Amino acid sequence: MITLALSKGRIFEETLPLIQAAGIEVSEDPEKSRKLIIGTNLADVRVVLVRATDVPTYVAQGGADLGVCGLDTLIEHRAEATSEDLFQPVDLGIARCRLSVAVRDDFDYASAVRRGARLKVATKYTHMARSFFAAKGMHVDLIKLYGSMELAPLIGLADAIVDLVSTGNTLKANRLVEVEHIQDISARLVVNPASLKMKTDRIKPLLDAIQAKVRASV
Ligand code: PRT
Ligand code: MG
Repeated sequence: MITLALSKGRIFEETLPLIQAAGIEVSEDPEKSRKLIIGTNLADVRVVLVRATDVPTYVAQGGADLGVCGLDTLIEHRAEATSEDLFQPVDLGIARCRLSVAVRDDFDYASAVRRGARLKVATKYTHMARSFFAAKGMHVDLIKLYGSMELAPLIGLADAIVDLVSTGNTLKANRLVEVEHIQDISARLVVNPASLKMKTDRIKPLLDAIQAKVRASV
């Protein structure tokens, strides 16, 4: 059995065409069913639905052989992992976005940086945020949040946020502006190293088909 871990929403939707290219059709729409394990047209391939942030853990622990998650999730996972527990063979080029610093449109970020002000920064991405500000030589107090980061500067919980941005509409709707581009993000296919070794005959063709489809789409 080959188990693929996906999260509902954009990762699931954007991964579908890639696995279809490898001959895999899922037998259910996760938005319509409450099932957490979904079969496919192939008797020995199944999909498990997990929280986006749990994908690396499922794959690293062998709960799934493969998984798809954002580079953001992967970097934060690695920062907490005790060993290199995931093989990352393919940049899928999907679920693209960027990690940015944003502030209220009436906050003078440039001058705060110049003055060496100590900023309060709310984020779900504490490891990436810490390394970014450390590299800039800035002192920040990080406030860990699990969602709706955009709210924090609006109610005075933080001076800035570090969050993912794609269209920029969420920032705009909340009168926030991007002041730093930290890094580009896309989804990655991750593989359990032991699975790759023991199920090479099954997994390798899958990886090749997905990689070929990704190359064809760029
Ligand atoms: O939602 P949940 O808490 O379960 O987990 P999650 O938010 O990690 O999952 P999900 O499905 O929302 O995101 C999965 C992955 O998609 C992320 O890890 C990213 O790698 C990638 N991705 C791509 C994004 C976005 N684009 C994105 N725009 N993840 C989140 N967003 C959010 C962003 O945090 C902000 O709140 O969308 C909002 C901004 O979008 P725009 O279009 O208004 O700029
Ligand atoms: Mg989300």
